[in-house]
Amino acid sequence: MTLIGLSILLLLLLLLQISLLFAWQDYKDYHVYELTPRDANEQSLLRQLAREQPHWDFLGPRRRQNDSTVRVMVPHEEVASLVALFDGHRLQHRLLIEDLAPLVQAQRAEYLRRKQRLQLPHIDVLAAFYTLAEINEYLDSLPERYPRRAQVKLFGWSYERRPIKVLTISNGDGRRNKPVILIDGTVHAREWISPSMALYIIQQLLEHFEENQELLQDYDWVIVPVVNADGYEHTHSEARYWRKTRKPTSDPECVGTDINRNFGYEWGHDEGSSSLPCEDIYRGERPFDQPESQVLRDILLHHSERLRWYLSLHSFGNSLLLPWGYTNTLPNNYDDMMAVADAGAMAIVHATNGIYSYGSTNYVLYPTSGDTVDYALGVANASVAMTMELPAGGFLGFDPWVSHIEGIVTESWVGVRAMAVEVIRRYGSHS
Ligand code: 0X9
Ligand code: ZN
Repeated sequence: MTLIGLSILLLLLLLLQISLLFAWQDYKDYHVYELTPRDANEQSLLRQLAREQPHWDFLGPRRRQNDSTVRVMVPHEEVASLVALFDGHRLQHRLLIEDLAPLVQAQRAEYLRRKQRLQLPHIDVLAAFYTLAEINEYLDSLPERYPRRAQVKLFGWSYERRPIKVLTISNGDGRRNKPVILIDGTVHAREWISPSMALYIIQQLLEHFEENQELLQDYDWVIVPVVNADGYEHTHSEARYWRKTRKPTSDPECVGTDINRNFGYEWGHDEGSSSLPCEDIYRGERPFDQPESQVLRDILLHHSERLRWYLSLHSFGNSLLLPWGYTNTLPNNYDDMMAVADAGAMAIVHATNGIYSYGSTNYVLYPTSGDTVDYALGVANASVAMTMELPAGGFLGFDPWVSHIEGIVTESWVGVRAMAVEVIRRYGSHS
């Protein structure tokens, strides 16, 4: 190549890099405040404000306990009214971040830089976050690399027609219809450590097969790294802190439904979901009116005859959340599920001193209705159904730095592995 050709190429690469950074215009002058409600009154006041102010983003975990801290992210033009309202109610608050944009840009620059050495379809889970296209390319390469042990199936499409892929991992012994451990990630778009964790689990089971053979002896693992395909793409291209789907709602101002409030088991309770399209926990007009929820429902039902453990990966909160979300009564098999959660939490504490809380969602966190875990237990016949809220990282909890990935996923794998061993011990090898 001539010198001029080379310079033009370099210039183009530079322009591409700049345009990628500038495609990301959100969060300029967004402020983030932190509040710690002092009693139950302040707690419910905050909940009320979160309902009344859909443009203020109250970020989890909003727990039942009074002592938990809440962060709220607001655009610049809302700052004055937020401060006035908090002051008026004597809610103590402190400014944590004055302009979110450079922080988000710095994180984006970090992972784009790390990805430059990437040779698709190979990916290094610990070295970067990956887009949907990259994850799908990786998944599609697995059956060729592991013809006897990996199978990829397209289960359906998102609203914007992105593929939702499912990987089944077996030990290749040809035995059919083994009981199943089903794991999903990225029901919520901004929880980026969740697809990383799903990919890490895949690598443990495929690339580190020798060490993990016992987990595949009598069980197949079914893994869906990205459920909310459109939302996840949107967090890469437009808005890092997007949670919901991308299907328009009845309100022209507000897009998206929370997949984790859209499932058709005890759907629609006002405690635990919202009928307002602008809210982050908007449940949709009807159960399963989101294509992505339909796809995940179909995946669950397809395996329901042999579904021993359904694990939904979320962030953040260091917790293992069991059904029910919709009521404070406990399911019949609660003690069994608690024993599995206990095995996970104990393994983690021994390995890293990491502390997990565990128990019924309704007690440990807050009421939820229409979520995937309640559906898995209530309809899809799962023996154990669980949400794993992975550890927080970064500025708002959902945005760990690339350098945090390794610590989080290796610790969490210790827990997932120990829980799988416990599930297999309890529920045996027959489906
Ligand atoms: O609220 C949610 O959807 C989940 N928390 S998050 O911060 N990732 O949004 C928790 C759902 C837990 N529900 C059940 N385990 N039933
Ligand atoms: Zn979530």
